[in-house]
Amino acid sequence: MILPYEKPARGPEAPRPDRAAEAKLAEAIGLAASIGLAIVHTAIHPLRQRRPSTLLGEGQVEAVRQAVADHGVQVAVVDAALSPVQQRNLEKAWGCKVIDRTGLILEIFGERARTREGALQVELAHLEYQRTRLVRSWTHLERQRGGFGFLGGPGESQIEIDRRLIGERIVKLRKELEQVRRTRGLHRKARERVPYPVIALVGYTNAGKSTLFNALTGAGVHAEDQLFATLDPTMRRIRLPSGRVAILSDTVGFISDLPTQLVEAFRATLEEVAAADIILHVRDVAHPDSAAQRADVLKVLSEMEEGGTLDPAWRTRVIEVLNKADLLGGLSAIGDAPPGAVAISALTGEGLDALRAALDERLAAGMETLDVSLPPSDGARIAWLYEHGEVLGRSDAEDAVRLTVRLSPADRARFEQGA
Ligand SMILES: Nc1nc2c(ncn2[C@@H]2O[C@H](COP(=O)(O)OP(=O)(O)O)[C@@H](O)[C@H]2O)c(=O)[nH]1
Ligand SMILES: [Mg+2]
Repeated sequence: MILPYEKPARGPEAPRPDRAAEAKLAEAIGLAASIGLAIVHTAIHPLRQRRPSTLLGEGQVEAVRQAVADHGVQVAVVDAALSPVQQRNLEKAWGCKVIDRTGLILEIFGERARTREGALQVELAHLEYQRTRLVRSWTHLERQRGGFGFLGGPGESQIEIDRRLIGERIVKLRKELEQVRRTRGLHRKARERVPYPVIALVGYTNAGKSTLFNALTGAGVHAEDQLFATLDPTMRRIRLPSGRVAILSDTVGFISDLPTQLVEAFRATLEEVAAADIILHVRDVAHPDSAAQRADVLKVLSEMEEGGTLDPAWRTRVIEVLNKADLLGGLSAIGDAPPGAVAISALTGEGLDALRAALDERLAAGMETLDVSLPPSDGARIAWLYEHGEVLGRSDAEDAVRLTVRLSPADRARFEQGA
């Protein structure tokens, strides 16, 4: 894991990388770990200038080569944007696969996209990225394979064929995406598989989402959970103190300085939040950018509301979790959490009981009782209510079926939108 670091221009050069660089490195390590890479070496390399051939300076390239050899490294992650040339030169110099920041994030999104729209959006971003990677190797490949032309048009080189195929695939994906967007909301497959309230964890990478996920679910994993665990390791059943069962869902973390071409893909991976009954916003209160991170998360959720993916009531479903309280001296040291927030340490377990109680309370209070009248011919919507809600009463008349149903706010919104 290599972090080329450009010092913000200010003051005399400090001899050591500052705290911002350390925080960036910690994030990059968190990202790499989230796709199962075992990290054996990390280094921060201050950039004096960006060399077009390798980004890093000669001495830095050599230092990394040495580390790669010492540890038998298979993949080097460079936490910066590399041009295709730089990427290839570094692979040659180091003798291992090299991926840059965008490549790493695409891997993560690829693993985590859960909805059809998310998967399409990620594939699209991936192809756009690949297409730029093809450009530079053109002359090389053309010399090698050009002129045969039995795969493409006459005289079409391999690289042109590849670019054409990628271009065609991109066009096809865009069409498919549009189609999926049009029918969005009619079928939220991920949600319909789980007949329990969903609690979605959102927040920045390294805020402690996965640690909290494990702390809340780890203790009492039941045999039935194995099914969920193998199908999708980021969704698991939890039982709250009242006995109520809910599904806890870990989402892709927010990433600082997200490359712009990945913004759409990231949003798409967040779509499952729309189906959540509770949005658990996990914050690292000890992080130097904690307040800005909070604002970022809320801004993206607001934008999802503007885009029609989140219903306007989402704010009432947020519980803010002030995590890593231990780093600030524990719960007693940080005092009362503001309304709607719970201070915890996912690591030490402090505050978790209060959080469980808050979840229970919110789910109970959130249930809404609805009187619905539907034509008897509307079997699909009647069945939907039975599946998603708790039917408390029913009377069948000739022209109408009247149901009294208890629904979560999210399901109620879905029902009213025509689910
Ligand atoms: N001190 C402290 N560290 C924590 C706490 N929760 C998580 N961490 C650490 O923060 C890092 C990132 O945690 P992780 O759960 O992977 O974050 P995620 O990216 O949001 O899933 C890990 O090294 C955790 O051990 C906490 O409450 N206190
Ligand atoms: Mg995580």
